Amino acid sequence: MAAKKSQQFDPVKTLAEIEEKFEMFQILNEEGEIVNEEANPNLSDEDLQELMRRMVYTRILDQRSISLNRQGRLGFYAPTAGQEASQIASHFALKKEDFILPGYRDVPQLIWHGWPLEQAFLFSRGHFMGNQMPEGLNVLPPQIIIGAQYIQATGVALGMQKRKKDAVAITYTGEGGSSQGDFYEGINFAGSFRAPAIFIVQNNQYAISTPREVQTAAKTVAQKAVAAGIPGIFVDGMDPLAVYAVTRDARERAIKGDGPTLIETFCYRYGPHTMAGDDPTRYRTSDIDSEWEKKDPLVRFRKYLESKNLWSEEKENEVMEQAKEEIKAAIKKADAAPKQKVTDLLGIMYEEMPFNVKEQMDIYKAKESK
Ligand SMILES: Cc1ncc(C[n+]2csc(CCOP(=O)(O)OP(=O)(O)O)c2C)c(N)n1
Repeated sequence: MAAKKSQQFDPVKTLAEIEEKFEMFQILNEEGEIVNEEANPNLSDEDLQELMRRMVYTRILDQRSISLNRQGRLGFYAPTAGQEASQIASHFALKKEDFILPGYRDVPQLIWHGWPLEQAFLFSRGHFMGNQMPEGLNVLPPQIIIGAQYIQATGVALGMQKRKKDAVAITYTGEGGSSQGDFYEGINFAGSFRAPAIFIVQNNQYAISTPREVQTAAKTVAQKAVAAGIPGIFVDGMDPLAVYAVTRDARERAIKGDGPTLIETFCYRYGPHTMAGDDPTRYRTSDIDSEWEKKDPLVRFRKYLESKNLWSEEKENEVMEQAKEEIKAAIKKADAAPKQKVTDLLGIMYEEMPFNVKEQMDIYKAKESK
């Protein structure tokens, strides 16, 4: 019997059909109204207030970090304003036992996981004490190599799986990072072994000056999950409730043994790429900035909480004052850290010092004692 003639496969149509499915997921619109009641995570009043508190605090931390950098009191700094929902609401869905593998812009998630502020400031200054994480804090220092943390996250997640821990590894990169080989290797390997990992791509529209449109031909970064055989979600990254809900669900799936998830948070960075001389006015207009400011996560969440009588100007001022006080105290503590020596750096690198490092150690010890 002759084989039934199959319908011809249309790859162009198939791609269009797949891309169409990745619609943006939203719960809270720009006006602060719930537009997807079914998906509302129904956080308690206390949780809603705490999420707002953390976002307001983080905006202040960003403003203070920028001015401390300008005063020469901080070193490396990558601004975070505009990305609060993406960063803080995804972190809000985590538990202490979860492990964070951050990129250089992800200082806020580490702070809310328990990284002391003064250590974040020391990290910014390139001081080794910044990277010495407190015992029991499940984080790595921010990664500078784009995408490298994706492979490491898979490794950490596999370790958790083997130890039968009820915890996940979560990692963050930008849409630029999703063009790196490490990104594909990480999500693919995690998918094959159903590793309990959450991969977040914060699509803030620019990789330094390279716009999203020239980063990839893919309509969304989220759809890249299809090739790895894992769920991918395209979420409004300026909507704290949506980001929280998808991260919470991804965590639940991972813990149940259903493997990793890729989440693309569609957002914007208001500031420059880093404080090392980037000038955003050379690659985007103030009109684009204003369009995104209308979507601001703090503005829409404030409106939502005010409509529920859960927030006020007074409350917000209190949080801002507290943030400023704590930042002031932390920078003072960072200033009091002993000056870094070469022997400090060499001494913390290995459990057992190799002979060549030992030789250098002796040379620097002699120099430093003069
Ligand atoms: C492997 C590697 N290549 C290049 C760089 C230089 N670099 C630093 S940041 C950056 C852009 C990254 O953009 P994106 O991933 O979108 O993250 P964003 O900075 O927007 O958060 C590049 C190319 C690097 N740090 N590492």
